[in-house]
Amino acid sequence: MRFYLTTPIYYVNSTPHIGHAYTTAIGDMLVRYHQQRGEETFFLTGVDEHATKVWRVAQEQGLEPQEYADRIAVPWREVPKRINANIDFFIRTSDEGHKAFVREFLQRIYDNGDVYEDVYAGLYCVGCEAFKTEEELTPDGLCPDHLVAPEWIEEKNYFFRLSAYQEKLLAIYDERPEFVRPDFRYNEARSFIAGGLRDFSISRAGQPWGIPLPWDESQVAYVWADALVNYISALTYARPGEDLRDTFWPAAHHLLAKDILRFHCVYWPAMLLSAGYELPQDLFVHGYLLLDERKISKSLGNIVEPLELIDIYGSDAVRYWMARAISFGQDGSASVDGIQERYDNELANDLGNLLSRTTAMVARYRDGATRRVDVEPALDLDALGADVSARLERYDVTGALDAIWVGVRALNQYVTVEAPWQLAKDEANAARLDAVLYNLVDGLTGLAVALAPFLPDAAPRILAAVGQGDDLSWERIRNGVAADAAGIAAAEPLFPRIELPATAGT
Ligand code: ME8
Repeated sequence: MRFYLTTPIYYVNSTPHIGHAYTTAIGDMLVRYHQQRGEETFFLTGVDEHATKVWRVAQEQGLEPQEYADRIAVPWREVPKRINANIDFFIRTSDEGHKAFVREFLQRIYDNGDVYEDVYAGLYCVGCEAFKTEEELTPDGLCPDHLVAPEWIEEKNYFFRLSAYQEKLLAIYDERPEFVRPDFRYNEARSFIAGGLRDFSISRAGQPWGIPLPWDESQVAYVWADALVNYISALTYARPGEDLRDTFWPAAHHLLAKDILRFHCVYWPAMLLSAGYELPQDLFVHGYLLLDERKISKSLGNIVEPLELIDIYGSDAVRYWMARAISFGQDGSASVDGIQERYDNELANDLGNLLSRTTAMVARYRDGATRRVDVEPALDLDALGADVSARLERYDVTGALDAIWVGVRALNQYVTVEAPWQLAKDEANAARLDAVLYNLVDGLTGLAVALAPFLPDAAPRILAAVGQGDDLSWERIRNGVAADAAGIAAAEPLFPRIELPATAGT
């Protein structure tokens, strides 16, 4: 079993923001889950450099585009680290390996007879890096996403015969109802194809920044014809001396947001068919995480850059908030105030206190030891593991975390109902107390394994605190998995109180 996950490669015309970290963080949750299932995984992210807008920013700053890209790549490379995303490779489209592969890939399309020369005259939105038809614009003639007037471009370009792939794409969509998820995005992509496809230009004559076409070096590849190819090119040089295409193509799963649906769900599959490659397994198109800027300044006065939330709350808390604050797949508006509430109420209180109480009671009443006993469990972990897994298989990241949290709350409820501190008062209840403490350790073990994709920092700490080693294999989410343990001590707070920066709350 193999699982290859990609994020979009982000434009480097400015610095990263929390929306980019969002896709990367959720991608990491999925990859970690598949690793816990024992699958061979590969996780790719990176940056898209050959855009007209990147070239223009470099010009404004008086830098050569490559020099500009080298400088700005530094903060972009930090994004996966900051959000604790365990990537396998960070691609830059200016990598020599990528450039060589794109030329080879486009040559295959050319050799297949799918490229022709024509004059293009039309409106181009540099923000989207895409041509626009009049119907796609607002009544004032602006790009609806960027609210700027597109530019008139007229140049001789090479065109890709996308129209020739309409029937083939429709047949694939009909055969593979899960090719694009969620369903409403599948329908959106399918109706776009069914509505008729226009050939698109795959080259640029008016700009020198890009990958020269192999059959005509006076033109560079259109940024999308260059960028999409990263999903395969990376596999050819990410590990020197290895060609990972054999292992990970077509085991690919592409994550992206709705802004770039057409490029991924229509253009890319057609380009792959033309170049003779198999199509990826599936594409998941998520919504936008929108932040209420006013709320940013309300409670966290000096946080101007939401990515700084990671410095304050830690990567686990930000990941948790991202997965839970809006339903993955849908658009949603989240407030950064919400992160403080979730940190206090859910991470520190629900989960952190559960661990503190459990370990403190085991230390106090049983000298740090628990023994496996065969009793009615506090939680049905087998069912929980199956439910969370089924949800993650269909990218329901929010539903998976919600289901785990129902378990966390149920275990807290179990403590309240069983009241171990009462049981401890009477030696006659010793067996019951043993059973309750075992159930708590066992429940925390299963929950920690299930939480590991979301809280990769805290989950192993939970396992260690309840004396259950460091094995995060998914099959450990089952009742009776906890082994006899000794030396359990009252755990340090899992999510300590956060001291907000001095100006916060003003
Ligand atoms: O489109 N909420 O790059 P890009 C959720 N280079 N996701 C968000 C987001 C938000 N508010 N803001 C950004 C490009 N994203 C091309 C891609 S791929 C071959 C080339 C994420 O920098 C989301 O994944 O505009 C979205 O699709 C992507 O960033 C767009 O990044």
